[in-house]
Amino acid sequence: MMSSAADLIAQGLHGAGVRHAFGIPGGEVLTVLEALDRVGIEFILTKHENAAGFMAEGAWHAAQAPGVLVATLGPGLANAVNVIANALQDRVPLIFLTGCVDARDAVTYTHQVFDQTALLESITKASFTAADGAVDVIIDKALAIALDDPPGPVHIDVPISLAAQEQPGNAQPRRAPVSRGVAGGMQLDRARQWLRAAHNPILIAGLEALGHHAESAVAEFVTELDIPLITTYKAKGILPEDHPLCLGGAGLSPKADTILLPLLSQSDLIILAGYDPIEMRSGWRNPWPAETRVIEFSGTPNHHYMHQASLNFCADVGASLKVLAAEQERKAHWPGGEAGAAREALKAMFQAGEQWGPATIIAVARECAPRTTVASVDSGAHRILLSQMWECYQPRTLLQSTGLCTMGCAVPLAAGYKLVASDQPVIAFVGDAGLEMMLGDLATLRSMDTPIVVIVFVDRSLSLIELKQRHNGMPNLGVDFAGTDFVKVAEGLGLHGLWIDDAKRLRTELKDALVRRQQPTLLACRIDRKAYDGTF
Ligand SMILES: Cc1ncc(C[n+]2csc(CCOP(=O)(O)OP(=O)(O)O)c2C)c(N)n1
Repeated sequence: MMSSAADLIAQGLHGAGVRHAFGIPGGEVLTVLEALDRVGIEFILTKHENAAGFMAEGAWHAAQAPGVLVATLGPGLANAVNVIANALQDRVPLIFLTGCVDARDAVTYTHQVFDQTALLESITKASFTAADGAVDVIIDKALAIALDDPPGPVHIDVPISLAAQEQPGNAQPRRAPVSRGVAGGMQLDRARQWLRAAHNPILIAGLEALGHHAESAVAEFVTELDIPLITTYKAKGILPEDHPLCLGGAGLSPKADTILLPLLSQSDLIILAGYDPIEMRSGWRNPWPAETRVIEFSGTPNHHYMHQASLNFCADVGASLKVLAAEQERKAHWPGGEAGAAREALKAMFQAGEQWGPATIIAVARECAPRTTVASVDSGAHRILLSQMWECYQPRTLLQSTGLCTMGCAVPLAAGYKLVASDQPVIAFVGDAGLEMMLGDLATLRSMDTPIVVIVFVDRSLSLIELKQRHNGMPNLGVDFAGTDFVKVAEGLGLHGLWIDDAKRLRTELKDALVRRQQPTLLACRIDRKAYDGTF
């Protein structure tokens, strides 16, 4: 049977495990939509292309199949620029399908037409225009590029008339799976000697450890060899964060850095396992003394120069940790107790001290939410505090934008995850400005009937920016705003909405929302302006 170009794309995606696609159609992608439906890929309509991209990312975290975003040409594609940039910085394998006018029409027709590939060039790993006779190769290539280290977005423009045109189909050979190498040779011998000699070793794991499926290898390595673990925000939960070896997440908190960075200076061996510094603030530029022994396992060579290692292995993270650990004897590390003291100091630093405020909201939510809960968090002051306080017990259970750090990601990330993992409790934490930026997402929750809980920190301020402004001695400009009646908004959009002003009510309503009420719920937590002062 002959297949159209759109069919070949849909079949390729389905073969890669894709079961959902997200977006907003226009007349130019209708053939693609129909083809996706034919192979069993459900299309989810959103209110903004950006949100669709984040829902696709949420689905990717739950299903481990590449995300798919569908947008129409011109304005549809332009609306998605933010989430495509996010996919590049946050290492999300995202296939971005758009329509475009046929080349012969583009010569004389200008309405909504611009060079889409050029617009996306700096924020995609690759951008293809589907070509007659090569569509099967293009979709295979797009998936391979999107998933190869470091994962990222790949764009495919599908010319309108080609979408429906019959293709020879699947004549070309597919690319076979690529196996990553394992660390070896004299460098590995030296790394083993360094590990044997170390008294104060420490391991830093990042998001690439998840990409290499090295979660259990990292957890086994540190627990078997008694090595404390720091993770980036995206790698939180590789080891349950209530484990005594876990020093929690590092990334954006200057307060946490006052404990973690001095600890790195006391270490005599730092092991980097899939540690991609794209998540880190500037305090993590060359964060250890130049003479420290550092062994790095990473899927790609170091082109960022945020830090340097003494031994660089471009190799599979999990398999390499295993060969490094072979024949090592377990001995107790950190005889001076500095790592344990750092853990205690961090715990004390990020406690809910106040009667009611952001830290209490986070602490109460963590206490009420089951251990299996998946949370997402938006950008802003609330995110930095939450990323330090929120304990993760499994990897990929705190979703956020840590590379691009964009606002407007938390609700769609949570919704996409819940769509795939419907049994898991899911909470989205968001600032009031972030929620107002993407209010339409609430309507999508209603349409999809996705029973997640949205917790919004209502302080009528861009707190993170206001803090910086005040810290710099600058006047209060462009950061505070009048309040929204979020409960009425929630009700108007078909959600259950409640104002929350104290810990007791939060406890009751959150439990109710997670356990009993199978309906999307918005808990609008009113807090004071300037409530984040000194918290992170
Ligand atoms: C799309 C986008 N625009 C602007 C910013 C800059 N920015 C970072 S945090 C922030 C404030 C967000 O305010 P809110 O959502 O209320 O969260 P809060 O800081 O109050 O916790 C802004 C404007 C950004 N990261 N992303």
